Amino acid sequence: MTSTSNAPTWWDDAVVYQIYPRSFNDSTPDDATADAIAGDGVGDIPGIVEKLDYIADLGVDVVWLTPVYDSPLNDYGYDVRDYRSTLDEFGTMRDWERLRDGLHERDVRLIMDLVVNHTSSEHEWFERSRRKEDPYIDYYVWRESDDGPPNNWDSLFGGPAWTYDEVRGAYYLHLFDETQPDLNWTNPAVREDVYEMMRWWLDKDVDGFRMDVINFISKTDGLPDGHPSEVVTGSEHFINGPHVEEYLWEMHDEVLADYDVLTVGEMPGISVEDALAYAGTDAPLDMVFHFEHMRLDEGEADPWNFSDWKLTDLKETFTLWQEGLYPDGWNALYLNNHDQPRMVSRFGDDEAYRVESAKLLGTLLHTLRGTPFVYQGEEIGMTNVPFESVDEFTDVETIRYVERMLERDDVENFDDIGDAVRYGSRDNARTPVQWNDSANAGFTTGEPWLTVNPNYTEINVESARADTDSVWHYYRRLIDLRHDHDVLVSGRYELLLPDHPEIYAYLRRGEEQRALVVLNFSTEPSRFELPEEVSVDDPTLLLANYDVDAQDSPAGVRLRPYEARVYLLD
Ligand code: TEU
Repeated sequence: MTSTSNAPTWWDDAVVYQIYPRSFNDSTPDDATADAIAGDGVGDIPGIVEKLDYIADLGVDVVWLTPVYDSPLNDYGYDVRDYRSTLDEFGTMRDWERLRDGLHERDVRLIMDLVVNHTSSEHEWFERSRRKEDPYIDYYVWRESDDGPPNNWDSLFGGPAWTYDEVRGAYYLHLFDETQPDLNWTNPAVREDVYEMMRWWLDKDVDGFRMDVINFISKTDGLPDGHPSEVVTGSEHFINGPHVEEYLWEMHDEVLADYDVLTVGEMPGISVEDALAYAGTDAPLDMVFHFEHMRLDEGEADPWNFSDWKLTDLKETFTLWQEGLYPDGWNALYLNNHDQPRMVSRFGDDEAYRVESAKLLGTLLHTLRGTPFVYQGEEIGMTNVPFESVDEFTDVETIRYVERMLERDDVENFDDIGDAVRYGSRDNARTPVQWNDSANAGFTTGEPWLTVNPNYTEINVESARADTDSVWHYYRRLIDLRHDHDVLVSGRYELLLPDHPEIYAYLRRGEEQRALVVLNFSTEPSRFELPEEVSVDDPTLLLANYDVDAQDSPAGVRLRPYEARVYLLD
C-alpha cells in the first residue's frame, strides 16, 4: 500500500537513478534480440539491459525510466500515442520485461513516467475526440470561438495555449506543444481510463510512478483569462487548480492504495504548503519535485535571461524545504534531470574543479533529508555541451524559444542569444552518456541522434571506474553512506552559518547521532568555524572529496576549493 503516514517504507534510504533511454545506450548490433534497433544511433531498452550490471554496481535502489511509450516524439516521449505499448525504436514489450526482470533480479525497483496531463495529438482518444466520436467527445478541453483563442493563456513552450482544429472546428487547450493536447480531467471517463492504465502497469510489477506535471491536471472552472504576465499568462488557472487534490485522492483510493509503490509528483510552481497537501503525512502521493532551486539563476520575466545565482539564496531555498517538510513531508532531491542543464556546469565549476565540484554537489544531494535522484551521467560529472550552431539543438522547448526570439527586432541572429541557449537548453542533459573514449563515446556504433559532448575522451564511465578518485567511486560511497547511516536519512536538518557567502554547512540531528556536512562552494579556499554552541565529542570523518588529515577537527578547518566533508559528531 502506498503510504499515507510516516511509517517506514522501502524507499526511505533509497537512491533513484533516472534513465533517459534515448540517450543512455544504443544496443550493439551483435545483440541478436535487437537487430532492427541496434546501432541506429538512438538509445533503446536492450541498450539499458546491456548496462544492468553497471546500474547495480553503482548501488542505486530504484530506476526511474522516462517515457518509453509509443510516441511521435515531438517532445521525445512526453507526447504519448499509446500508453500500453513501447516505441518501436526503443524495443518491444518483451524487451521492457527483460529490463524489469533484470532490475528486479538485482534488487533494483523500476518506476515509470506517468504522463497524463496531456497525450499526443496522435493518440487514438484525440483522433476520435476531434471527430466527435463517442465516448471521446469530451476527452480534451475543446472550446468553440469565432474570434481567436478562447482565452489569453500561454503555453509553457511559448505562444498561445490554444490551437484551432480544422476537423472539429474548435480550439483545443495545450499547456505544452500544440501536439500535446490537455486531457479533460473533469470528465470521469478520462480519469477512469487513466486509472485503468495505471493498474495495467502496476499489475506488470512496476514499482511506482513519476507523475509528469501532475499539478496541472485541473483548470479553473470556466477557463477565465489570466492576469497578463510576461512569463506564462494563465498559470494561476492551471497550476494547482481547484481539483488537483481531489483527483489525486481519487487516484490514490482507486489505484495506489492497492500497491506498495513509490509515487513522486513533478509539480512546477508549488509551495511548501502545497507539497504537504499533496505528499505530507495524510496525502495521496509520497513526494514531490518542486522547482524553486531551478529558478535561482532564471530571469523573472524571461526564464532564459540567466544571471549568476547566490549561495545564500540556494541555502535559503533548500532550508525552506528541508524545514518545511519536517517531519510531515519528504523531499525529492535533485540538482539536474532531462529538463535542466548539467549540475556541474550550473552549480559547480566544469573546468578546473569539475571533479571536486561534482563530488561536492553529490554530497549535498545525498546528505539532505529526502530521496536523492541521480540523473544519468551525473555520476561521472558530465558537463554542459559546447553546441556550435543552432542546428544542433533538437529539443522542442529550445527550438520554440529560438524561433520566438529571432522574430524580435532586438535579436539579429542566433549569436545574440547563443550563450543563454547553450547554458539553459535541455539538450545539455540529453547528449549521449559517455561510456568510453572510443567513437561516439561508446554510445552507438551508428550515427548518434544528438551531438556527443567532445569531452568524452576525458570524461567517460570506463576511465571513471578505473580511477578510484573519480566522481563515480565517490557516488558509490555516497550511496552506501545513506544505506549505512540512518542519521543521513531521517535526521532533522539544521542550517549553520546562513549568511556565509561561500560555505554551506548544516547538521543532521538524529535520535542518537548527529552528522555535520561542510561544503565550500568556491574556487578559493575558505575558513570554516563551527559555531560554539555546536559540541563535538568524538568526530569521525565519514567522507571527503580531498585527502584529510585524520587529526583535523571539524571545529575549525581551512577548506580547499569545492571541498566537501561529512562527519559524524558523536
Ligand atoms: O516538464 C515540465 C516542465 O515544467 C518543463 O516545462 C520544465 O519546466 C522545462 O522543461 C524546464 O526547461 C515535464 C517533462 O519533464 C518535460 O520533459 C516535458 O517536456 C513536459 O513536462 C511536458 O510533458
